[in-house]
Amino acid sequence: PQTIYRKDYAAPNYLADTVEMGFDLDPADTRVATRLTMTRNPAAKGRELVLFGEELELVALRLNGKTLSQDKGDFRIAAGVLTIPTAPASVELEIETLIHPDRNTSLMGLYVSNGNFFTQCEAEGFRKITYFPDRPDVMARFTVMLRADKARYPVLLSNGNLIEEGALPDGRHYAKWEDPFKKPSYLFALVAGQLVCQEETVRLHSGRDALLQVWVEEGNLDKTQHAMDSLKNSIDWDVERFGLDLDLERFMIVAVGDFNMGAMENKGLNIFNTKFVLANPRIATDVDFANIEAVVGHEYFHNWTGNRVTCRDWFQLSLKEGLTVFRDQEFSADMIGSDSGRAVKRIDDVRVLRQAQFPEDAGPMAHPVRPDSYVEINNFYTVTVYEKGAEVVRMYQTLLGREGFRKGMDLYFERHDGQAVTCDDFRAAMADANGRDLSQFERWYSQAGTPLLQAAADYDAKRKTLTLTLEQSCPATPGQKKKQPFHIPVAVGLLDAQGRDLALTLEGEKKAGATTRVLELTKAKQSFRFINVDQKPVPSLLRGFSAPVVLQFDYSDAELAFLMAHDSDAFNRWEAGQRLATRRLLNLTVAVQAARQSGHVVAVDTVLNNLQHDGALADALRATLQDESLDPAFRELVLTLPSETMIAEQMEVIDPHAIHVARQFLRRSLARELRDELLAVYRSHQTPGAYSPDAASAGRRALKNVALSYLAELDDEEAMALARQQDEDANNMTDRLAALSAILNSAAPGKSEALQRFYTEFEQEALVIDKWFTLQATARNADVNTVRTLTEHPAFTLKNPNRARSLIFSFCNGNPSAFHALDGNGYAFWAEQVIALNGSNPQVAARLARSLDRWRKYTPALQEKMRLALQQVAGTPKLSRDVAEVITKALA
Ligand code: B3K
Ligand code: ZN
Repeated sequence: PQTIYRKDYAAPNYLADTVEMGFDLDPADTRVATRLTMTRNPAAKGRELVLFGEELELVALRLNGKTLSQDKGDFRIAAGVLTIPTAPASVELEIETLIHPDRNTSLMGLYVSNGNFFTQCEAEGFRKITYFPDRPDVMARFTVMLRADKARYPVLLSNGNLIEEGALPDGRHYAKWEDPFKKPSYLFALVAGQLVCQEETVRLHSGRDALLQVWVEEGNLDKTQHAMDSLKNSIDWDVERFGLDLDLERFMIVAVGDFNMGAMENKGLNIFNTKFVLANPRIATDVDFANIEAVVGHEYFHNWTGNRVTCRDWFQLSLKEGLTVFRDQEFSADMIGSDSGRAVKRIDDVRVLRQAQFPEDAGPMAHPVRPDSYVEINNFYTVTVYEKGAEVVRMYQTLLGREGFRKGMDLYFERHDGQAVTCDDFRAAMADANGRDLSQFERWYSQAGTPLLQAAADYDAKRKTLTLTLEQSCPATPGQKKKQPFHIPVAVGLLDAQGRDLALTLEGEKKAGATTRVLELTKAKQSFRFINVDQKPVPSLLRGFSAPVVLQFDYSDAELAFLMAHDSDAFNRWEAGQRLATRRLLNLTVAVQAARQSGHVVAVDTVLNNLQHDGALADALRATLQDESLDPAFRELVLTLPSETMIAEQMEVIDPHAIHVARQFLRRSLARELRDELLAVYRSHQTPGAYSPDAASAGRRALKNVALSYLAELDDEEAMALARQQDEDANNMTDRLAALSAILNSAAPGKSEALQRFYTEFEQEALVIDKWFTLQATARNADVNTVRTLTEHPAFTLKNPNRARSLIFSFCNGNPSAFHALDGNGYAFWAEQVIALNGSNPQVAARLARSLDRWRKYTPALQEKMRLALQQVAGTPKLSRDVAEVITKALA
């Protein structure tokens, strides 16, 4: 397969003006007629008219009224590209294609889900509908006519405004839609079928009215309120924070059960995975409610950051995705409101970054936020482009301040509304609006890899100065050996012996400034001297995680416990606890390995028990657990130990089994030591009364349920009785799932009965059955055979991406010690599933293919088995471009 390079970008030879489309919808054979007006682009070098198309039957092609013939050489089609070698400066193209939605299992282009029609066009799905200049820098005004059988497809939706609808002969009907804004083809959408909606008219900030609709399948209207509320909140927030109002008369959200990712921001017609729309207390957890708010916000915010201003080419994807993730993170934080709530949200986001993006940045698929090349663009909708991209945007705000950032945003829209632009254009707007030179900041876009920030503090008691030396480096990544220094904002504070923040004065300053200062590290090594420091302070570094780096500083255990107790920066309080726990976990892992090597498998527990036991971690956790002044949601985060994946990333050579044993051991010993306090917290954090997903109630449930999960480690009757009681009494899915999980992960009997009861109760709720599969795939006693057996379950199908993810992905990515079983059976299973998915849905297959990304980090025995599995997939005939790219890079 061919590699596409960023440096090869060339402006399109022709620009589009208007597009009129007519669809005769039929699942087996849908006819698509397109009339496209285009003019030659004076800025372009080439003269050929280029259209893209995949899996299309071309019925007719006319240029300015004249039928073109391939035989006569009027045009040629090769490798998905239709080229008309000579065309006048101004053209009207008419294209007729025939497509087969019911055979489309890739879920790109036009497809059928549960009998209804849906589209997904980003990044390059529109070319599966018609031949088209399907690239984001070609924008046009779309008018769309939909025709279909009225009984079977009563609802006909597309982008923009409904301008006409009516009856047709033979029981058919039509609807005509017009999108007043020009847009790239990737934002096109249509939906047709049997759907119902919750709707509401709202008065916009501009004084205009807009109709908001949430469309779902019949029977789901009791699950749309939260999405609707989230949409209204998003509209208000964007006006409030960025002065951006809804620009349409109508804004629609449609939920679909078969969807490759989370949701899609098609202009005025967002299409969502049901997982990010449907919610009520019975079926959705607190996390689901929060995710729905975030994703509804995200897609809505794209209307400005992505749609009004879009990407010039797909290498610029983070221009819209990094920025829009940053915006949805800020939205969610503002919706919680409180300072501690903001910190909790920040910690959650950083956890995702470290758990998923740091490994990506250290593995074979590492790429810059703005990649330089790709084989299949769908493989680059990554945590790097999204989450690291959001961190890059956040750093502008940290460097420029909120107001400065807003000025930059205003200038960005002033300059680029209606355009397709680059990450450089965004950076220029930020720099120019603030009169700052941000040229070095460009390296965050061009260099891959997670920078390492080493800090050292030197206190001079005589001069009363504290010198902080910061040194940065960045590991090599594929294609990038040497890295240049980044422009890194490092937020720091200094704590006195009582744990109070010092007012900070940098050398050369006249008076003391704020207690948190943002230092700007631009060189490989730089020192910053604070003066008037009366006593040796404890530094609090990288407050709020001010940059996406790994920070090393030689803290003692006592200093970490001190920061945990006193740091005014909540993020760093949490961080100190994680550092302390990581230290313990790494030591325990080494101890497990040593014990195993001595040959006495049974001895492992004894060895661990005999390990010099220090209570520092338990004491610090006890203090947090009992500190009623702390937000319960925050306490829950502190109590949650770093995941097995997080620990793995800290090791030179990953030993998943040792990590698992070590972590379980630490959880059990903490549970034993903190049993009384955990019980007390469990009892005092019930949420009686009607369920509400608000952050405060969700935080109480989270704390209570983490306490339950620790208690379940003890396998004592009292703890298990609590779990069983909660399983019986729960009036919401959060508590229900927590109870079931506690039962499943304990040694207690009655597991299969509890699972069966749950299944029977929720058999009709696909999203809950997904949870049921996930619970079993990630259960402690699960192995590959458990999962294999579940693939035979009548409710299991690989064809539905949510279901595939709920079982297969959850096992391969969420149950490391079982997946990496020594016999290699986990890998064999993985290869089978990747190969099966490759045939039906390459995009989903390629995601699963990435589970073995980090194979070179494992013990030699595991490495060898992983290599064989990778090679097996590599040798599969008809490998999709998507999977081939991932596997080739992994093996390279
Ligand atoms: N922009 C879409 C993602 C499309 C993915 C295509 N493989 C959803 C989002 O980021 O909002
Ligand atoms: Zn997005």
